[in-house]
Amino acid sequence: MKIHFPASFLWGSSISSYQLEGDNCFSDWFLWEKKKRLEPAGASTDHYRRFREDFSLANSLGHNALRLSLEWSRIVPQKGIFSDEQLKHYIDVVEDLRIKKIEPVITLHHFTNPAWFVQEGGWLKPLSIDYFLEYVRRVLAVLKDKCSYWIIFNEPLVYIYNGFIRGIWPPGIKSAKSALTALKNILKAYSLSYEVIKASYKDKPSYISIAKHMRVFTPCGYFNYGQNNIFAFLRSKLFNFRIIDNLAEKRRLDFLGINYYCREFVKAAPFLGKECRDAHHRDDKNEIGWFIYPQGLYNILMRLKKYNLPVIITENGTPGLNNEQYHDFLSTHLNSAAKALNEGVDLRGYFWWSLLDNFEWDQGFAHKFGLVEVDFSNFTRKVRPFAGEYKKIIEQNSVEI
Ligand code: IFM
Repeated sequence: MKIHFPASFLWGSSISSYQLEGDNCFSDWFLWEKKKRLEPAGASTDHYRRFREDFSLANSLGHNALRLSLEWSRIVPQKGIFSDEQLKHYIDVVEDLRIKKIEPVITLHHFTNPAWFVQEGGWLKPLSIDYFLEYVRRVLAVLKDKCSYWIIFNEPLVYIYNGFIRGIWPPGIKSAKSALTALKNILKAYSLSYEVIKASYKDKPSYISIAKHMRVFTPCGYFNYGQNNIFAFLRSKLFNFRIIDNLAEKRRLDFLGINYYCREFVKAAPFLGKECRDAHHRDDKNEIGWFIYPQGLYNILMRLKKYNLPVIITENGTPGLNNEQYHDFLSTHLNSAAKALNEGVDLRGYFWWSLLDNFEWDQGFAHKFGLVEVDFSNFTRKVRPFAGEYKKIIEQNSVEI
């Protein structure tokens, strides 16, 4: 059966500033890489200077939308100093997208912070909210007439988990108490930013959300299934739904932005259970070791129906070893999305992660998620074959299920 996507469906891919732009030397990640001797992002894809070329590629791949983030640390490199030059850069970026008939979906915070902000105590301090709001106001002043879609925070719980519990990302803290404090401030910053953005649009439409990382939590079927099941339920409730429940209740979501990649097997352990990576799970994995589970996208989308909100898949993708792996991932996940659409989910967009190969945080450049391959020695770009298949789907605006 052929499933047609809505005529106004947003088709595109996602990128983020620190991962692609290059040379973001005022960011907390820049200092972190040095401190931890990680592979540095360095010039990355040099997207900062090559954005026009990259948007032409997106255009040639049929995109009518692109999700990108602004680098807060470029716009506010020092405390109290706002850079008109960098604001102008992002105006140029958005105008170029508009010229190419690509709808910009703007992320305001995608894991990175200005270094000065972290030195001031970052998200642990109540003042963080004021600093963030001031940045949001400055951005709105120049971009509100050019953009309608806003993602205020990307994957807040992933950021909190890696930065404040595991301590493998900046600020490198391992404390549940700090994690809760930072989360509380981030959620407050979210709600106030939502109000500021909404108010500035007055009667004009604006669509505001977060990009929420969602996982399917499957109880490990080996030993203690009953207990594992309880922990899988708990993890799903807290990780997947707690924030969404909270923001939906406060009417602070205009749509649901969902990042979906994989499932996790769960086994019982204090306090919230733990991920089971034992060899007995023979299910499909990608090269990073993520369990690929296309059916999970359908399951999650169906569970979102109860919110009665439009849904946009703001990220979905995988690194691949060959074109077949990329192709299979894309087609099976789009199949799941189409099935959910057919069963009443108000799906409005799909964004592949990512347009180009890029810097994957603590994993460096090892994993290639791009529709477009990048040779990091000379920045040349080469379209991967599966991107052509994606383009055909976009042109047909339909998939066979
Ligand atoms: O690269 C990341 C991105 O920054 C956030 N979502 C998941 C992607 C793949 O790990």
